[in-house]
Amino acid sequence: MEDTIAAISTSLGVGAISIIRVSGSNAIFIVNQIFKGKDLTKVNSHTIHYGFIMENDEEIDEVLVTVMKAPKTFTTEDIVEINCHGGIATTKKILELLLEKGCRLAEAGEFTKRAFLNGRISLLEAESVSDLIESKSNKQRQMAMSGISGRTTSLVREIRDKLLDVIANIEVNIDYPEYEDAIEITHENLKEKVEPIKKDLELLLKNSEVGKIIKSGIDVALIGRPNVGKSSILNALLNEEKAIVTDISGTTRDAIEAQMTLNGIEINLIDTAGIRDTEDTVEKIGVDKSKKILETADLVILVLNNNEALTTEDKELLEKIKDKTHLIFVNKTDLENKLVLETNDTIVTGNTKDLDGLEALKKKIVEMYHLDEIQEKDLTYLFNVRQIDLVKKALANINQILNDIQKNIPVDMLEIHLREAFDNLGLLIGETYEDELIDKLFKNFCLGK
Ligand SMILES: Nc1nc2c(ncn2[C@@H]2O[C@H](COP(=O)(O)OP(=O)(O)OP(=O)(O)O)[C@@H](O)[C@H]2O)c(=O)[nH]1
Ligand SMILES: [Mg+2]
Repeated sequence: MEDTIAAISTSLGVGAISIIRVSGSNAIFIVNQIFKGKDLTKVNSHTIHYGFIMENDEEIDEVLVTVMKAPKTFTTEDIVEINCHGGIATTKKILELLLEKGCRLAEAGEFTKRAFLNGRISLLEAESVSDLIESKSNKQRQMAMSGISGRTTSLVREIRDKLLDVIANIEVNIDYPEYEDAIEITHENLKEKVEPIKKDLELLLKNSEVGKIIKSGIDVALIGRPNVGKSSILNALLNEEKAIVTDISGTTRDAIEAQMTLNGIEINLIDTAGIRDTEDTVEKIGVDKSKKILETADLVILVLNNNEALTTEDKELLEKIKDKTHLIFVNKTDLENKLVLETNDTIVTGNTKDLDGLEALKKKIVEMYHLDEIQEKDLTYLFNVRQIDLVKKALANINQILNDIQKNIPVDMLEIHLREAFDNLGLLIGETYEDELIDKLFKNFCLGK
């Protein structure tokens, strides 16, 4: 029999109320020992009761206690939730009393782990719970919810079923060649069956890229040599004097980050130190940092000065951003045009004096990432690296099959790749799993969830 676990489910701090959750076969019995009010062992399931938490004769707190009996609970075990007043001292005191009476302190994520191990939710759903806890924006919450409702899980299950069909068919062909009802799998019909699976996986991946954007936003870096107006652009976009602007080259020494939203998506703007060769120790550190940010940002906006001819530094930067997702903002169009630019890159022009071109810049970002379409889209996404990686692996398995078909490799030798794809997707929803992985995943959860 599993032991009974307890933990504070709300974040510790000063809030109006805190919730302490207890799960396990002794949950009701244990809470009843420290509760003054109704006899909780005699109440109906899914009911709430007013009373006091007692330490001997002393009233510790006035509480509301929710009793939920197995199996229709989150963990499928008996669960009692104590709503107490939010002070740290009181909440901890109640938890201590529960531990004294025989509960064990829950490990991080243990409630969700139990829900998973008891078959209440799939692994994917379990991960969504963790994402839900962490979700910042409304859209993130919606996305995490779509995981919990199991939409993504059922999509993955459908793909696995298709794979299983083909695997089974090949098995029959091999093991029972005399069985005439089974269609013989040839290269042609294997290709026909596998291609739609490939499409499904590709779509899931494409959507997941969007999922990543919803969850983490887009890191947009303003890059360029000194004095071209990067900090001015940051301020104009934010409509706030966030970064210091002067006509002295090398004003910005350290990267400055600020957030704005475009179509509900978080844009993490990073203003950087102007890149140039310098002997100044502090500035040099800033420049190195800018170069790193250039590499790691999702989108690089290279800022050029309309009022100056292209410099060697500009040319070097143009070269550097080539393999990155990027666009060019030609600033200071209020001044005379001296810049000649020959490039196929996306260019937006404007200036921060008349606030020209800044809306166009935002619009370009929206276009590049299709941010305007995200709202209406069906929110079937995967959005953590482990999940996306498994889909990529499954896709690689499928591509391997298509390649091998071209090379005329016999069908029965391709079955292994189908199985690999099947297993990879199984890992995704936790239908084939390794204990270590499970432990690791749940440990990443907050205590009490
Ligand atoms: N005429 C004109 N001046 C601008 C414009 N944008 C910025 N400036 C001026 O250019 C100078 C440099 O602007 P910053 O925003 O500090 O430039 P920066 O690229 O951040 O420079 P560093 O921090 O040194 O790398 C300031 O004097 C700004 O007022 C513009 O669109 N037109
Ligand atoms: Mg600056």
